[in-house]
Amino acid sequence: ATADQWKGKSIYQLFTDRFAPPSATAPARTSPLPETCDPIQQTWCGGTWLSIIDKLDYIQGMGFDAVWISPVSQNIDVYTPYNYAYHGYWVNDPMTLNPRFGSADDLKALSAALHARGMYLMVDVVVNNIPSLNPYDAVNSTALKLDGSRWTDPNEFHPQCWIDYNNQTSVEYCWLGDDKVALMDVNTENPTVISSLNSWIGNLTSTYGIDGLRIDAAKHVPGPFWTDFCKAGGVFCIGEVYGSDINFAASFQTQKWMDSVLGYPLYYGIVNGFGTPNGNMSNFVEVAQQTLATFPQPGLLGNFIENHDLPRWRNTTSDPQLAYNAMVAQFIFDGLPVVYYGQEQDFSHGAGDPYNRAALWPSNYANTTTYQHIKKLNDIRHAVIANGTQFNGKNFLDSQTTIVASTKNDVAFRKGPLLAVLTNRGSPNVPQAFGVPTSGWSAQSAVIDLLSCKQYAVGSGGAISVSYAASGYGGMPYIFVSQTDASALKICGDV
Ligand code: ABC
Ligand code: CA
Repeated sequence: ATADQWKGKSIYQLFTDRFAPPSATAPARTSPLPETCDPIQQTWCGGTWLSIIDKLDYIQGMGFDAVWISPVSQNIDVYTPYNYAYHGYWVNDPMTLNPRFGSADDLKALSAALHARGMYLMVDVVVNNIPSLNPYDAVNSTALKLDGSRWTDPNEFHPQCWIDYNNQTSVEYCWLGDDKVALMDVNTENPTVISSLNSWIGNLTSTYGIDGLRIDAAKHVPGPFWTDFCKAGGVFCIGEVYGSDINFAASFQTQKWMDSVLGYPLYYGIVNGFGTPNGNMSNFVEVAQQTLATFPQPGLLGNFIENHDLPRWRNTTSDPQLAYNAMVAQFIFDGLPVVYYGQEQDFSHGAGDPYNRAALWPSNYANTTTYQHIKKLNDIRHAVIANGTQFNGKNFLDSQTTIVASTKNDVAFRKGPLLAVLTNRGSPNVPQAFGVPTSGWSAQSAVIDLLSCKQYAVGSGGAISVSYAASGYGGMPYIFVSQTDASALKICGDV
C-alpha cells in the first residue's frame, strides 16, 4: 500500500514472541515452552505468526486497522551475554524467515487474515546490521560463515568502530551494539549488497502481501540507500530515526529517502508536556509547532508514547489522566497513531529494555478503561474520516493541526473538525479552568465533547472554557466537535 493509502490508518505494534501464546489453533513450535514469561530472562515465550491470528479480534476490537510486527527474518539462535534473540532484531540473514515464528505459509496466513478484515500488515526490517559475538574478529570470511551471516565477504561490512553519536559519519559507518553483542555494520554502498537487498525486499513484500515497512535504525544508513530500497519494496516506508532533532528527522521526507519516520521528536514533546503532573507544556507546544513547520508531510508521522526501546508510559507516569491526555495528543495530532502492545493494559513494569517487553497474555486481554479509551479515539478518527466531516472547507486528514491556545498547563489544538483541549494537571480536581478564547465556532452555538458526550456552550467571541474542578473528573482531556457534526458522527448517539 502507498503512503496515501496509509494516511488515516492506525497501527498496533507488537512483538510476535510476546503478543499471543500458542493455542489449539496455533500450536507451539518450540517445546517445552516456559510456563511463565519473565522478560528479564530474555528468552522466547512462544508467540508465533499463527498465534497472532487468534487475537486479531482483540486488536480490531480496539479500532486498529494495521499491525506492525517485529522482524520476520532469521536471527542468530545462540546464547549471548544478553541471552536470546526473542525480539527478532539480531538478523543474521534477512533473506530467510525466522523458523521460531513459523513457516512461510504461516506468515502468508497472517497476512491473509489481516487483509480479510481490511487491515494492513507492517513488517519491521533490519538491514543496517548483522550481529556477532566476536566483535574484534568478526569481519573475516571464516567467522562470518560460522555465524551464518548472509554476507560472507569482508567487503560487505564497514570496518569495526563503535558509534560516536556526535558525528553523523560515525553514526552511519560505525557499529551499533557493544562488545558483548556487536552489530556489524553492513556496507550499504557495496553494489552486491545493494542489489541483493533491493531484490529481496521486493520479493518479501509481494510474496507475503506486506503493506508497509518499518525501517530499523534508519539514521545509521546513508539516506540515499533508502530511496531505492523503499522503491524496490513498493510499499509505505516509515523509518526509525531515534532522537529529538526535528530538522534531521524531517530530512528523511525532504530528501525523499522514505515516506515518513516515527515521531520521535513529538514523543519527547509529549513526554515533556504530559509525562509529569504540571510538566513543561510550553516544550510540547514548541515541538508541536516545529514539527508542523518542518516536516513536509506531518500527516504521515508515526505517533507513539511508548515502544520496545523506551520506558512504558505508566512506568514513569502513574496518573491515568496524564496518560489519557497524552493519548489524545497521539491520536488527534497530525500523523498515524502507533500503540505499543500493553499500552492498552496500562503495563507499567518496564523502565526500558528488556522489562518493557513482557508477554501480553497474563493480562487476559482485559477490556480495561484504557482499552476503551483507545477504542474511542480510534472510533472518533474513523468516524471523522469516513464522514469526510469538514471545517473551513477541509476534512480531518487534509487539514494540518493548529495550536489554538495554551497556558503553562494546558493546550488546545484543532485538526479539521476536532478541537482537542488537553491539560497536564492530572487527576486531582482543582478550582481552576482553561479558557480557549477563539475555538473557531461561533458564539451561542453548541459543541459536544466526544469523550464525555457532554454538551458545552460557546461563549462570546467563540470562547470555550473547561473546568478542572469537577469531582472525579479533574484534568481529563476533551475532544470537541460542533453539535451538528456530533450528530452526524454518532459517537455519542443522537445528540
Ligand atoms: C541489547 C540488550 C540491552 C542492552 C543493549 C546494549 O543490548 O538487550 O539490555 O542494554 C536490538 C534489541 C535490543 C538489543 C540491541 C543491541 O539490539 O532489540 O534488545 O539490546 O543488541 C533499533 C530497534 C532496537 C534494536 C536495534 C538494533 C535498533 O528498535 O530494538 O535493538 O537492531 C540506537 C539506535 C536505534 C536502536 C536503539 C536501541 O539504539 O539509533 O536504531 N533501535 C541516543 C541515540 C539513538 C540511540 C539511543 C539508544 O541513544 O541518539 O540513536 O538509539 O542507544 C534523547 C536524545 C536521543 C538519545 C536518547 C537516549 O536521549 O534525543 O538522541 O538517543 O534525549
Ligand atoms: Ca550503517
